Amino acid sequence: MHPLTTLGAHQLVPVPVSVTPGTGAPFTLTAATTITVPANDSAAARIGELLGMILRPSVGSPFPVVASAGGPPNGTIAFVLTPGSAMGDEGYDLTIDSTAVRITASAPAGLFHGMQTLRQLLPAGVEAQQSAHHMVSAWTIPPGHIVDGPRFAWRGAMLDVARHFFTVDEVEQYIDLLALYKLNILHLHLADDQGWRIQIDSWPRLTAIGGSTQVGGGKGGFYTKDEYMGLVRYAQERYITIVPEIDMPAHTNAAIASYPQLGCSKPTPGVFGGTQALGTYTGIAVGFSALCPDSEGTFKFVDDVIREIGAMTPGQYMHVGGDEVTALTNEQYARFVERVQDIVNKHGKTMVGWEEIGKARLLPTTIAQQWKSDSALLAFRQGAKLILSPASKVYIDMKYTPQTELGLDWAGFVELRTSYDWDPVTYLNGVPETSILGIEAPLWSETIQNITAAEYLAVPRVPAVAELSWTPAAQRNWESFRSRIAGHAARWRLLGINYYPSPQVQW
Ligand code: TNX
Repeated sequence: MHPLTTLGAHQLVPVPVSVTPGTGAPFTLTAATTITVPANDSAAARIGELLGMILRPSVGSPFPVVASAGGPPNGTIAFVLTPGSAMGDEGYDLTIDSTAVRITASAPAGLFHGMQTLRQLLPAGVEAQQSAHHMVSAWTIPPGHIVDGPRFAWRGAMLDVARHFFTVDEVEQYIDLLALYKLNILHLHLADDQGWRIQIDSWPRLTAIGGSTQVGGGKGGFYTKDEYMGLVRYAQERYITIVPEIDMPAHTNAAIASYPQLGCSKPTPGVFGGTQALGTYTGIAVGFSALCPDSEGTFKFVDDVIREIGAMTPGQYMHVGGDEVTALTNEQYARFVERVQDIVNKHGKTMVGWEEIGKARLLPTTIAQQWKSDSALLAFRQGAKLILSPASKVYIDMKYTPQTELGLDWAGFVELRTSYDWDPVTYLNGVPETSILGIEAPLWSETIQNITAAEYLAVPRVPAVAELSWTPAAQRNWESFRSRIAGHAARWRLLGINYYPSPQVQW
């Protein structure tokens, strides 16, 4: 693990907007290096501390975080805030010379992303949990200048904690992975036929019954309100917004098993005569369940759930699913979505739904998530912005190849290059870049039971989607990506992140 000799040889993912190698001596981390942060800014101080926590165990120096009054003194890694500059909230400027490393941004989010870039410029051994001196010849960073900022505002990943439950600790590990690659949205699929995963005080059986199992019949689980709010905070400190999803009107068997009056389902698949239609479900069929759209009780339920989750969620978005409804007529479906949209709005949130919501009358602020392409255009024509999650490209629950043990294959096999090598703007005919909020990689968990399995499907496809959503099209290139991502395997091993060693990369 030799240090970089020139900034031009970096292996940054996502690749920055501009990288200009400098001349002169590199910056060297020493026992005396300090991290400076602007005085009286707790967010910047926390970012400095996060960097300290990465550097201290592997480099073995104290890296104190100190408030700086003026310009950065020699020998420091300086975080500098210049509010109102043209970089936007997430952009940053990173300069390295022999005397100092300076990360400048107009907001803390930019400082955080700049810190992730700095981390990737250091030898992979920086990720070790103990002294890495035997692996690293010198802790140096070559001189130069990086100017960077994101292409899309929504750079997302989705984790399905409903089909199989993931613990708080596992979700935090997933958040750490997203943060390393500058993603800023974690969409949590919190309820589906097989499980309800979030405490709702006004409807306690949702977790007592609906949370009690999962695909395959395991014990399931749910997040208490404290645990959920802890996850929100953990994500927030990493500049990631949690987008909670309660899928409705279909994918609701867990809710209906808890409160049978909510239901208008078809018989549960695989259960003879439908006699267990009111019971919990541990198979993986989709589309059979539905909340009753003609009962006022249903909307009281929806209102309570959205109110309670909304109150715990500082982010602006509330995802209400809306996909794969076969138990209702189109007319019933549209009326349901329109009422739910009113409820979400009343609670001060912006509604997000899977593309099928385009069949209803949408407010221009509503956001539709494309996944199979037939109805996203209906939403676009009503003024909705789109999140692109085309299953054949970024459904990272798809197998990589026919030999992949985990995952599904209904949308095809999705090798690394397939996830990377496409352009969001030409993907949907007639939809301009300004209508594309961003990209999201969903990870459905029918076949995955823990974070190790999740990582195998997510890595390296999540880094590929991260570059797709961060870097301008002109700077992206498959050959360059495949050579840069190869260097990340050493980091993943030190971080304990499982990954798929795609044969498309020379690891
Ligand atoms: C389709 S994508 C679904 C999910 C499944 C997924 C499996 C979407 C909106 N619905 O319910 O888990 O396929 O790939």
